[in-house]
Amino acid sequence: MQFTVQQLALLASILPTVHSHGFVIGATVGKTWYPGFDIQLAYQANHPKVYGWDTKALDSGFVSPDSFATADIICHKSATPAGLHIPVTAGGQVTLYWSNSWPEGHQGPVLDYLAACPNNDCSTVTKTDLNFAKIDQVGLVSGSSPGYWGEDQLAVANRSWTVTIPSSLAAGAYVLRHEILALHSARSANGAQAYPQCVNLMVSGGGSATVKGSSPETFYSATDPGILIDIYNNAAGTYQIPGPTVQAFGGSGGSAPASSTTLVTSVRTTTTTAKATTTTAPPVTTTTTKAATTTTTKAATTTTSAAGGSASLYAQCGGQGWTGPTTCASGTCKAQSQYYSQCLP
Ligand SMILES: [Cu+2]
Repeated sequence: MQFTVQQLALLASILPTVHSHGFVIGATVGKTWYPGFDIQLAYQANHPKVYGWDTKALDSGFVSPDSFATADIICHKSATPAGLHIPVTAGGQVTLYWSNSWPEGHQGPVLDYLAACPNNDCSTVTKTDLNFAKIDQVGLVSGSSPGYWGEDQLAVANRSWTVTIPSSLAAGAYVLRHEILALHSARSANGAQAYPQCVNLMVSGGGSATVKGSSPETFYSATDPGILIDIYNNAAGTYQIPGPTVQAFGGSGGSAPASSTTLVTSVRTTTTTAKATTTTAPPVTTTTTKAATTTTTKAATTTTSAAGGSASLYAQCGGQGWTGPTTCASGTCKAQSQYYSQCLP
């Protein structure tokens, strides 16, 4: 049986799109790179210790709302603690980098949580004992249906996200739980997608503030207004970020707290400015029409990934099976593993 071009195009359009999603490949503090849990490590027996928690999310996939009350929501599927801790000073910043596979069109909020580990060691912690406080969140930043989201900010910053550690936080070992909630399918029940990623931190300096949290198993429910939502049919341009309220820390350095019960239309203006210095993408200005938003985002993405046929800073530049650019527009291409090389300063 022969198909016409038109029939093949129709067939392609109705088949489900198969694409991988992503994970945090590592983080920087200053100019130092700390490798995360690259899922390729799952195929190595006794892989080297890294700073990101092991997961069994080997499809780079997500946790569904029907699993939000299970331990998988804590640090992703069947997660186990990372062996190493990223050293950072209280008041300092940790920048997390998602894999190049993170796709477009997965809009939603980005959230960050901290939990203290007993005995200054997160490498042997029991994850269900961890109590996480929310320290930072960005939901719907501007616009509507769908508008411009925290995930859009992450995407245009070379899929990176900078977290400021509260300056008053007591020194010690912490798990940083960083999460994207993708809402592109959230109009149907069980359609939201949670991508939690954990790294260990060893915080120095600081003050006496402690985190007051709870288990992520209690954070979200499938019918929360910020979980079951049609973001493409949201003319009001309002969004209620799910989960607990942001803990307020004394002193400077924390991000602007935004209550989860507030209808957030613009948050984190102070750190947005800071982010702009770490990204090669042009600053995205507030736009008033859907078309303008789309154009801006696409242009920024193209600029960061394909400028001059070489990889931008922190982007992938090699590894087994890699077919993209192998030279760096900025930095030097260094192998992180057999499967992943990256442009580093
Ligand atoms: Cu997807």
